[in-house]
Amino acid sequence: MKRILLACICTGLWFSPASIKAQQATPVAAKIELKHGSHRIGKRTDEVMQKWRGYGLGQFIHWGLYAIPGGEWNGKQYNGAAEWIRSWNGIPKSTYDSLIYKFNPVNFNADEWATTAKQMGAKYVTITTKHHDGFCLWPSKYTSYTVANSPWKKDIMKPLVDAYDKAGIDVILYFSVMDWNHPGWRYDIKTKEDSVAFEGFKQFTRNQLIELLTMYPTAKGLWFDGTWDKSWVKQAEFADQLETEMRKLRPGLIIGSRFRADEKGKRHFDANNVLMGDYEQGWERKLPNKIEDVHGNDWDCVMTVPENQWGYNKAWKGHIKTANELIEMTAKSVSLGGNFVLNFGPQGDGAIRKEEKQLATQIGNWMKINKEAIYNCQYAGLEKQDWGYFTKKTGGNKLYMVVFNAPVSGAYRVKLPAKMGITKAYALATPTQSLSTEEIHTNEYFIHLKKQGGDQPFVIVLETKNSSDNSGNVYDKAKT
Ligand code: FHN
Repeated sequence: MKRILLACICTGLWFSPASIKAQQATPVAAKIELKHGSHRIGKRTDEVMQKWRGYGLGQFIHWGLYAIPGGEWNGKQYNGAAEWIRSWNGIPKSTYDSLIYKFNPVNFNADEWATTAKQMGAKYVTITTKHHDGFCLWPSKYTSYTVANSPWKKDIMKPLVDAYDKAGIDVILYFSVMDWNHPGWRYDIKTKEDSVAFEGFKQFTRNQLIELLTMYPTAKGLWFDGTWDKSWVKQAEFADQLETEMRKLRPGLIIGSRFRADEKGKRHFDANNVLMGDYEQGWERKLPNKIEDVHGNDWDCVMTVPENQWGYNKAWKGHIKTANELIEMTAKSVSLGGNFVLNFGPQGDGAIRKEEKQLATQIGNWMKINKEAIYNCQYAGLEKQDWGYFTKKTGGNKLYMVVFNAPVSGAYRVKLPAKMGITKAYALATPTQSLSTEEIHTNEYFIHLKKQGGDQPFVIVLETKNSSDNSGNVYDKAKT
C-alpha cells in the first residue's frame, strides 16, 4: 500500500474517502499482468452482499475436539490458544486425534446456541466446520475423522444451520484449509513425494468444500483460515479455479480475502494491491483506527473475549473484555464501515460457558435500545469524536452519535459538513424528549444532554437536513 501512497503523493493525486472505491478499481501504480489476481471490479452491490454489509454484529463459534481438554492436558495448562493444543510438544498427536472417541456433547442444543446469538443481536454466525486439527463437525464422506465416527455419531452442522436459519441469523461456514490430520497436508512442497501427497490433499479440499456447499445450501459464505503456509500459497491456479467453481455452484456466495494467493504469492491484496475476495479478513483481534485504514473495502473484525483464546479454555486468564468494551468495538467497526464478530468457544459437553452467555445478554440489552445505530449503518463521513463514534444509515437523514465518553459539561460538540443542519436531536432511549441544540459556529453545534445511561454507552440521534441557507448565523466568520 505504501507504494500506491507514494505514487499518489508524487503525482498530486489524493483521494477523499468517497473516492477510495475508485482507487481500488484503478490502482495508480503500473499494473502487473496477473492471471490469478483479484477479479473484482469495485464492491459487490448484489442483495446478499448488501445484507452482509448491514449485519453490524455477528457471532463466531470455535468448537471441536479441542474443547474437550479446554487448554489443559494431564493437569498442565497450555499457554497458547486452546484450539492449538494439538501442536503442543507435550501431546502425542495420535493421543490428541483419539479425542474423537470422547466427542459426546450431551449438552449440545443448537436452538440454545441460536437463541443466545439472537439475544445478543447477532445477524450472522461463522461456525468452524473444521479447524486446523482436521476434525469435521459434519459427516464428510472424504475422511473418517468426523462426528459420524465419534460416540455422538450425528451431524452437528445440520441442526446448527437449521437453528440459526430459523432464528433469522445468516450462517457462514468457517473452513481451515490447513489440516493436521490429513496425510497429504504439507507446510511446504519440497520433494516429488510432497507434491504427489499435496495433489491428493488439494482434491480432498475441493471435495470437502463442494460437499459443504451442497449439504448446507442456505449458508451465505465461506470464512477461510489456515491458508498462510507456502504449500497453499503456491496453488494460485488451483485455488482460483476452485473459487470460480464454488461461485458458479452457489451464485452470491461470499468469500473473504484469506482463501487464495495470486501467482506472486500475495495474500489478501494481490500484487496490484487490489483486494482478493469480497471483503478483507485481515482484522483479527484488532480494529482499524481511521477510515483510510480500510481503503474503501468491506471488512469484518473477529474478536476473542480473552486475549487470544478461540476454542474453550477452562482457565480464562488475563484481561477479559467487558460488554461495554465489546459494544464500543462494535460501534467503532460500524463507524468505519465494517462488521464486528464476537467469538464464543462452547465447552466440550456442548454448553455455552456462563461468562459468554452473560456477555451476550449484556450486549443484547444494549442492542435492544440502540440497534438502530448499528444495523444497516456505515461510515458517516465524519471522524471519531471525543465523545465516541458517528454512524449513519445508507441514504438516510439521521446521524447516530454512539457515546462512550460523556463530557462532564453535558455539551456534546458536533461539527457537521457544510450546509447540513439539525432539525431534531434526541436520545434513542427516550425518543420523545427532544434535546436542545445550540449552533456555536457555522455548522458546529452543542447538543445539550445532562447525564444519561449511568455507566452504559448510549446513542443520540440527529435528524438532519440539507440547507443552502446559512443566513441565520449571528456573526460572520472573521477574516484571518
Ligand atoms: O489459527 C487460527 C486461530 O486458531 C483462530 O481460528 C483464528 C480465528 O480468526 N484464525 C487463526 C489465526 O489467524
